[in-house]
Amino acid sequence: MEKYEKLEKIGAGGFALVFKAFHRETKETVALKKINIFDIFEGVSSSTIREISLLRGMEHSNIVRLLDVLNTVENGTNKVYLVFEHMDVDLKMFMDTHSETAKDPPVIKRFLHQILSGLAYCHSYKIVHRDLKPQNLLINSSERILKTADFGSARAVGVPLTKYTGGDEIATLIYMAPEILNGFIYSTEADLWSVGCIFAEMCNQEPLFNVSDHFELLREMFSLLGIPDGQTWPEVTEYCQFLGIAENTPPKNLAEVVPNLEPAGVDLLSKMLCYNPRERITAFDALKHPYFASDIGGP
Ligand code: PVB
Repeated sequence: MEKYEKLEKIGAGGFALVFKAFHRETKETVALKKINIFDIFEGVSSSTIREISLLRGMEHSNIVRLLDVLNTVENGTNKVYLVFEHMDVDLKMFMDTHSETAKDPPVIKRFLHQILSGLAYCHSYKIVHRDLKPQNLLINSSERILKTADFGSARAVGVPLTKYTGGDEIATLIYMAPEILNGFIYSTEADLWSVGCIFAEMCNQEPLFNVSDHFELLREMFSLLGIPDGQTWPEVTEYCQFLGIAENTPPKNLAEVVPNLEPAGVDLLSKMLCYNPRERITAFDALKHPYFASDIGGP
């Protein structure tokens, strides 16, 4: 711990505090994520252990790099610091403070490509992030490099697939895939729904679903895509909790929902915002979508 000089606090992310710091010898700037390991009843330990074990093996230019794990004692309690490379800003802050740049179509395209590249890598290891949102997408603003962070909610999904378990810390509602929202079995596809929500938010500079509870979110989804039926999502016939909570209106024209997005982008978005996870586009296939055929050069 003495190797680092702690600078200002960046903020609070989940259960942890994040500080900027620098390595006294190498002068390298890092981000320290401080965890109190005795907060076991808050679920900190399990999410920290998951984050460490999942991130340890990951090496990709669009996944935030875990540099070190430090143990220390502060005020008589054990603390764990996760040492990460430092990133300038998160996507939410970037959209708020650099709105002109953030809504530039080639910038959106390059950010989306980087989100999908990091995700395709995670998904190839069967790691589902589960809490993708603009606050967890970190940006190096001079190089316009985007890296996915915060694997505290992530899960390694094997065979058989894991069912969403309540009691866990709940991921951010408005980016949540319909299968998670409804307690169905979920896997890597759930992340692509979140990416679709983030893609639309980058285009419009406001959240796609601006809601505060589950019912409102379902109603907004239904209003955008229509109520799922046995055709669009076979599972829903087994789970009738959908029925009768909203008027069944025809799906909206997605091109009108994201008016500044080119047609190829609208097509890609429609393949992400797909009720049936088995029909939703994968990160791997999304990277090959014609939307990325143009304007994907440097920053
Ligand atoms: N923010 C690892 N990490 C980071 N975690 C967060 C980082 C960061 N860098 C590495 N960077 C910043 C730096 C400055 C700002 C922002 Cl939003 C993010 C600013 O201008 O305020 N996490 C933050 C939360 C602590 C708020 C964003 O999710 C620990 C992965």
